[in-house]
Amino acid sequence: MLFPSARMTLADLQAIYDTPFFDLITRARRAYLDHWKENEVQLCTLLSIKTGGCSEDCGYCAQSSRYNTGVERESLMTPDAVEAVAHRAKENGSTRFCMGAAWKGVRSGDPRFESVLESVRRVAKLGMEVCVTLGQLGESEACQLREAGVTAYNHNIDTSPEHYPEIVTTHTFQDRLDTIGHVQKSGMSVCCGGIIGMGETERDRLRMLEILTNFDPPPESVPINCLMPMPGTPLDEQPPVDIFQLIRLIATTRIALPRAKVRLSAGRTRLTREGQALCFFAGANSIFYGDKLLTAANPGADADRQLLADLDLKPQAPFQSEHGPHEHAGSGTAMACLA
Ligand code: SAM
Ligand code: DTB
Ligand code: SF4
Repeated sequence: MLFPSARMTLADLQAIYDTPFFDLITRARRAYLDHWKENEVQLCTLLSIKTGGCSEDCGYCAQSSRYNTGVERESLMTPDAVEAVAHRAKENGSTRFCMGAAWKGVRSGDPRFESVLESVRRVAKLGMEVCVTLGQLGESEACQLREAGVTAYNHNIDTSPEHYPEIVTTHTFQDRLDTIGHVQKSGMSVCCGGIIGMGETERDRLRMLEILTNFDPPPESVPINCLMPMPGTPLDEQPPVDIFQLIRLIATTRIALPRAKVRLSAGRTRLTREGQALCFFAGANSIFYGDKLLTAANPGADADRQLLADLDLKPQAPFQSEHGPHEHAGSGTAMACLA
């Protein structure tokens, strides 16, 4: 289902962000209640299907081969192994399965890409939402992923275009936008957000959001990651993000993109339960669930089950948007993929 883009200017977003704190979170809560079934949180499991040894120099990433981070390289997991993990994730209550690969990008015809397509088909058969994050891709790769059953492609813009060259030099912000364009053309949903805590300014955070509100169609989900400083990376000494700045950004995202899932992503191990509760109040309605992200730690499933129970939050069923179920993006064939 397509909605017109919700374009906002930097000035619009700054005005929202600067609203007195309690007015801001009240407005964000109202935007959430207007668009979503009350008190549901999407549980997503992440799996690194190919770990480490990446050619890119993203300054936050433990998987870049440029830095000595202690992350062991692991080759691509087989579809059988991926399916087994997805099956367990489903049994534990996850409804979305996100597979990440430490690659600059993927190419049709490469046997490793064929193997990922098979993994996608296997996970889709389990009835879970399927998300992949494989780096850069072109139109034909996007169409193949969609046909295999991918619900959403995760490709973050990560920060503002102005701050991006301070963080990554081996590809450009425009390269990220080009991949997102190919994903949109294929009819797959876009999962796109960023990281805060990388030395950026408040303006950079809101510029990132401005760009997301200009996507057409708007992103289906927006992951907001707090930097997890990874030893050996150039950003390993960045101070933690202020909790109220995080909550303000989540609330502003909820108001600006009311139909998107707003995912409270990396960095929850450094947030208190009370801080996370305020993030949910301000409009976050999705988390990564399970004790590991790609290489870094995440609160364990037991802790999260307890947190959700204490807040009377229920796990969301798969394929929900706004008030109810929707057909997932992988069904049918986009015009752009017919050629
Ligand atoms: N290689 C692919 C790419 O760059 O899109 C997919 C994997 S990459 C690890 C996916 C996203 O994870 C990044 O865009 C970034 O937003 C997030 N991420 C990676 N390392 C992180 C860290 N140390 N702290 C917070 N978020 C991180
Ligand atoms: C996203 O925005 N966050 C996830 C997912 N998309 C792929 C990744 C977080 C990675 C955290 C660092 C790590 O595990 O190495
Ligand atoms: Fe590679 Fe992605 Fe990590 Fe950048 S973020 S180094 S592209 S795995």
